[in-house]
Amino acid sequence: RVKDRATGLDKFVLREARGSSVEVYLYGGQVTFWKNNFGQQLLFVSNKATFKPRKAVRGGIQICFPQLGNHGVLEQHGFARNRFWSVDESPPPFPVATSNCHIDLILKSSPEDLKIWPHSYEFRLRVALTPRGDLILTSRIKNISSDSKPFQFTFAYHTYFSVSDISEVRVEGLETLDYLDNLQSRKRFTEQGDAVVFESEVDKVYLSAPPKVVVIDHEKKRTFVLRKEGLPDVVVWNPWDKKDEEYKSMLCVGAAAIEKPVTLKPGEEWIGKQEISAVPSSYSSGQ
Ligand code: TA6
Repeated sequence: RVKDRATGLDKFVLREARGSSVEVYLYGGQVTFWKNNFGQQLLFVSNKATFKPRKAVRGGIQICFPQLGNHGVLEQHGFARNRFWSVDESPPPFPVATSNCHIDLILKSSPEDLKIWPHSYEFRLRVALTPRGDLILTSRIKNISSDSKPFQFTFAYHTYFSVSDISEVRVEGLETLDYLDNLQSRKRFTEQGDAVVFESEVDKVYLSAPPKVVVIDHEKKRTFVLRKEGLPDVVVWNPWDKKDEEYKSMLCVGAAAIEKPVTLKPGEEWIGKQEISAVPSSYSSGQ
């Protein structure tokens, strides 16, 4: 655990023997830095990102809970990304495989948040780094209400990948799927292309996507492989903001549960996992 000199906020740094590393802030439970075994930062963080609680940090991997976007009564993308998480010293055993190099964080319903979202929950987040430098995020959300009421939430790992030039990037694995287009009042369409490419603003939620999606960055000769469990949908976003050149070097692609909110009865726990790796682009998406 270290205090970041520039931001003054507490963060954890995980390092694997072969050189990969990850930085995760208690603020937002947000991963802001991920370097693989070849020593490159693989996530995008905006030059203008402010690390000033309660503003969201623009970049890295934002935990969007209990609401994605502004479709609901809460602030944009829910409050989890704007809260201080704690270290979870003794998490219950993990039912899914992760890695020995990890940190466990927890966020619980606070009296203040119960006023805006009246549901008692425990949200456990494990951030894990594998020996070959893959990054695994596992979320476990439990309804700990003492009454008999279920609650519902939507969720996303809003993941900002660092890319060389958005015009040279394609996303494979989403072709032929239905999607909701946030730029067209969330209307439903079917993807027609053989890959998703970027020529203007894109803000879509692909529905019931397969467990693996790849982001191919031709110029950097790098492919991100995203694997997901428990999260049916995939968010794809690039703002294509002409006033600000930053959009060229970022692409958000993240595992999510949006179309059908998750329902949890008291005592029930939900698990959602996203694993990302970065491999040289000779890699074929069939592997
Ligand atoms: O997932 C895409 C999206 O919901 C967009 O509509 C866009 O607003 C983006 O997330 C970023 O939101 P933020 O609140 O972090 O600026």
